[in-house]
Amino acid sequence: MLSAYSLYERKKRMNLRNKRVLVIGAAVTGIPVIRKLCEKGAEVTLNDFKQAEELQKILAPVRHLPFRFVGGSHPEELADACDFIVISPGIPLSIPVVKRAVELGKEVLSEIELAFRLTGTPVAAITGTNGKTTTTALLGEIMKASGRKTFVTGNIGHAMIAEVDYARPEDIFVVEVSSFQLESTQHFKPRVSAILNITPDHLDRHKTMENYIDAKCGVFANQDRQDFTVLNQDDPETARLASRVGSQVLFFSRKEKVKEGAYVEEGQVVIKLGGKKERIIHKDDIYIPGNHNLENALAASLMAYCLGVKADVIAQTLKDFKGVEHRIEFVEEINGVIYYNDSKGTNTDASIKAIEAMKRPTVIIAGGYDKGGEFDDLIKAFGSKVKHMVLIGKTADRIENTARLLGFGSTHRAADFREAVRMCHELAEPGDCVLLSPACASWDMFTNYEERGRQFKQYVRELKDRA
Ligand code: UMA
Repeated sequence: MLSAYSLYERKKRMNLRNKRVLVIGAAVTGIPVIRKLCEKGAEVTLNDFKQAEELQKILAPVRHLPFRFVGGSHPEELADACDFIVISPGIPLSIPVVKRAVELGKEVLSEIELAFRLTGTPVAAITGTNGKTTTTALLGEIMKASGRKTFVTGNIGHAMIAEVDYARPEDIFVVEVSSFQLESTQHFKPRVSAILNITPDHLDRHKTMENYIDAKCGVFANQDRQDFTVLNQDDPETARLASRVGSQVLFFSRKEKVKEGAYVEEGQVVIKLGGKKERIIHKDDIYIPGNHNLENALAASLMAYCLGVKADVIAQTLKDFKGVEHRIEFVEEINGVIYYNDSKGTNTDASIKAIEAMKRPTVIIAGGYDKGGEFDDLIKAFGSKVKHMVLIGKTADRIENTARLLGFGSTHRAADFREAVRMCHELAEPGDCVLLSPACASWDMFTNYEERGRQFKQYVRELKDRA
């Protein structure tokens, strides 16, 4: 149960009437934030480096609200005229207006921090480099199946703040949280948190692995002995964070037994907690495929168990849950070739997992926005499975050079995304599969990975119609 203290404190802290709030970023995060702030009587300034004309469509539903819009840049002086800032996750904290606000001693909050301060509903929060979206969606389904009203929000594409007025204390928020969002949290305190794994990602923003890991640790930073932190025992980088945790640490592992937590024993998923051991399901009965999904299932099951969900409810959901869009998503079979959309493969590690999950010879589409990571491990993971690689985006040169150095010769450059899909269609033979798993973010060619995934599916379906 949530303590009376935290409910009272959060509500007390956040009296927004007449507060001057600077909201930076006018998209999926910024719009519900200004809606909520205006509703609570704050004086809101919305700032975006795009001009109002470029944001017409997104601003249309909030035009009637009493906020000021400043577009085209991030003027530093905006920091002087506000009490605190709410910043969208994609915007770096290094921009001058934010630095100035920090110098002036003003708070810079992420949307999840603001949402947390405005709700009395407990939170289950999931972070990690990969698997967050699947684990969040899966835990959301388990919680719903248990009969509890559940709000699935966060980095998954739906801001938490949009739901704070609908959630009651007996409900639950299941929130996917990114390192960007965690960077500006102060009091965020989930009832149960999880870190699934940590491998290099977003280093263009965080600069060092240490900073990236520190940001991730924000998910458990305020938890206490009444809370749970779930960590991946098989991932050394994650497991060693246990020493920094102040709550009850539980592990999950698909490789070995754990002292307290979830693991696989003779093919059965088992949860051991407080001296009690319970069998949940045989791992082969979990619908979503691959070792990485077994890890996601272990984490989601353990989190649900901590939240009081019964083993049979967890088991049934693991049997039924079909996975999420853009994550190794089956698209079509055309002339004996299967097409998979893994647009959510936005870093090397995610794409390696997708390659591992492929059961056929593979033609891969890779490349995109340059986050500064290396591609050696990606090429090494090809083994004899990946036959051809079609390259797109800003990182095409770097990936091609790495492939050459490592002796992988069959690389092909596409002029645009449509051509990339067509090239795959020509290169693939019956019995093969085509995998869109770029190992890079999409931001050089698309608004987001969802748009990239949807375009891929559209081009594949056009090929199918012609076939
Ligand atoms: N903008 C500026 N200045 C800048 C950069 C951007 O004003 O320097 C403006 C843009 O013009 C745009 C707005 O900021 O109007 C975009 O803000 P944003 O990039 O934070 O994107 P949102 O639409 O608010 O979506 C964000 C998350 N995006 C990022 O973290 C990049 C979404 O995660 C998330 O679903 C959403 O909030 C709701 O929580 C996406 C993502 O790619 C899926 N996340 C990364 C990942 O998973 O790897 C972290």
